[in-house]
Amino acid sequence: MSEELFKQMAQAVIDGDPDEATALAQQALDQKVDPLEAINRGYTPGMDVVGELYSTGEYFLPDLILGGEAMKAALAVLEPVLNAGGQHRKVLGTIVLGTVKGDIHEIGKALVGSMLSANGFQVYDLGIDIEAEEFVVKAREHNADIVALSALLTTTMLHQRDVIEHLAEAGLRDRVKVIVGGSPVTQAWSDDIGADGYAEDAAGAVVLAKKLMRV
Ligand code: B1M
Repeated sequence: MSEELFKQMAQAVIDGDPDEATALAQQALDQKVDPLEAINRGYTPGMDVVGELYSTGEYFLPDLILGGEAMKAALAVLEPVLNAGGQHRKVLGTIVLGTVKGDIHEIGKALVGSMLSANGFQVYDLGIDIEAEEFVVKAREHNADIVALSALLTTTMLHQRDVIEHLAEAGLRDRVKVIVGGSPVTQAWSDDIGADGYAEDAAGAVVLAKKLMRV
């Protein structure tokens, strides 16, 4: 039964239909479907189709925007449930998170933040299009253990390196770990820029952050 629901979720994103995406998210919760599975097997594959259709010229920018709005509408229903239970546990570490300069993709970054919060991290989400200097200021202000950098564009992933360089210049690099992610980012890129780790998805970011905090 969930398979059919997942297909409908993907279709709601492909159609750019926030109302349908919201209704299906609520239906998933009513049917006790795991919210993370709904995101990973329903909505995200829909986003991938939107991205492919955009690459091949069948979809245009407004279609990307509508797909994003549909996914955000679904997450607004599912994320509070993902987050439930994360509030009262011992804090495993402090994370300053954001999408790097020049990049306004927020959905994957927000999901990473939700999963980290749900799993016991104190997360300061700076938002999107964040300058390297701002990551440094906030890492210092919050005494961060980890700075987490999302980038969705091949052009903006270069700014992940800038943040690492700025942290080093500020004398923070030896006490702040840096993790990177986003669809164009790879382990090889993470190694190349001297990050402390790369995660492919939000669940992987939790595993990585726990490993770095030795918990
Ligand atoms: Co844009 N976009 N977009 N877009 N967009 C992509 C990324 C693209 C691949 C589409 C395509 O051409 N196939 C392409 C990038 C090409 C490239 O550089 N290789 C692209 C482009 C070209 C653009 C514009 C340049 C289009 C234009 O203006 N001509 C423009 C750039 C704007 C900018 O940032 N300056 C643009 C704009 C937009 C919208 C604003 C319209 C919209 C975003 C809406 C929003 O975020 N509010 C949008 C969307 C929706 C997409 C696609 C379709 C979907 C992205 C998404 O939300 N996916 C995307 C194609 C695709 O990814 N299939 C595309 C769902 C989300 C859950 O996954 O973000 O990958 P994702 O996050 C995952 C993992 O990557 C990982 O975990 C997440 C959850 O599992 N992850 C991390 C992410 N960050 C992490 C950090 C970590 C660890 C893991 O540790 C720190």
